[in-house]
Amino acid sequence: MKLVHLSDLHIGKRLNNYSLLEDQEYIFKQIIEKLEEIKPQATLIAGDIFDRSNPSEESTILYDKFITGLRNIAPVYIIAGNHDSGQRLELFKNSLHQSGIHISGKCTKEIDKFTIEEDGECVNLYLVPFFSPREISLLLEEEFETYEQAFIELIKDLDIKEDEVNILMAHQLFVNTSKNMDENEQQVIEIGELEQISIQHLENFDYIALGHLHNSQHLKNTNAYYCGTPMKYTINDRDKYFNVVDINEGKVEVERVKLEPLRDLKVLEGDFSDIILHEDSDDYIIVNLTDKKVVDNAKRKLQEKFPHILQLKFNAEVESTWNPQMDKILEEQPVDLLESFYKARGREFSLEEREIATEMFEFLESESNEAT
Ligand SMILES: [Mn+2]
Repeated sequence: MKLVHLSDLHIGKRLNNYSLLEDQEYIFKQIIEKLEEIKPQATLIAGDIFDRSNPSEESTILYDKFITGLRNIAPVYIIAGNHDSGQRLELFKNSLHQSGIHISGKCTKEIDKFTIEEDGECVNLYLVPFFSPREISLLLEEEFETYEQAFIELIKDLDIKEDEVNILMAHQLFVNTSKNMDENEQQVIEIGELEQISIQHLENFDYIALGHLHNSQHLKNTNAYYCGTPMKYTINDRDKYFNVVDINEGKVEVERVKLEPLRDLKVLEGDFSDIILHEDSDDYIIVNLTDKKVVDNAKRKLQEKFPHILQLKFNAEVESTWNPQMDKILEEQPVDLLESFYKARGREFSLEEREIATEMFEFLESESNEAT
């Protein structure tokens, strides 16, 4: 039996001013094509389906299309991540469940459990959507301060039979607290000390399908895997994969399948004269110019070569940093910017609010005029 593990889709994510929907649609199509060959018995998506809790219309259309495509291949199991609204994700939970799309958006006292059967092979799947300690405190009417305390309490009544294959899906910062960790894992511990949960609590599981960390990684000497995002979302992102979990007579093997993006995301650093010799590229590019002198029209020339330039950094002694939104922003009135900021977050900006904000900006402007 084969299961596919995906996570952190972040549908609707933007990079600076660029919408990534076209890139996301491309990578989803690639995943569907690969799954048509792999023929899994189920697809698991470990949270952060959307980039925002109130996704745009376009994002929900793409979500619909992708999940329908996945469901045409095999049943789909989804949990909410910290970026999702668990409540919204769970809309029509029961009806969707009947159609083979199983969504766990909010933690309940009893953990959602499913059984997947195929050719005499049987797998128990447990779904734990993202939670905060506060949420679990309210749910269980007991005070939890850390993610780890809450998690231990949440899973303590699970009746795990060791002679069966058990898989858990979660979206949290799990860490390997044993001594033989590699550098990546040690970094993780430094960043999220308050949020971390020791993976040692999950020793009984045969595969742990995780979401939250964006680079593909296996927590050493455990059965826990982060499969990472399907495409690069930051400059620190490495190559992208999804995991295929092969279960054969109770034995679990994991294989990574590499994904090729429509556009890569990368940094180019050097003197203008070298960078301008690069081939034209549609990738998302950050350019760090090292020139000691001002380069005339650097911005325009590089934009012609790299239409998806994200940022152009000049040598600190020469000029300040530029990104493509900056020109537009400088032309606009502050109150209009505030309005688009609100609207981008799906919130209305009433006439009354507009008046108050206009007054405030006028006041600030008069203050700064007096000061200069
Ligand atoms: Mn994420």
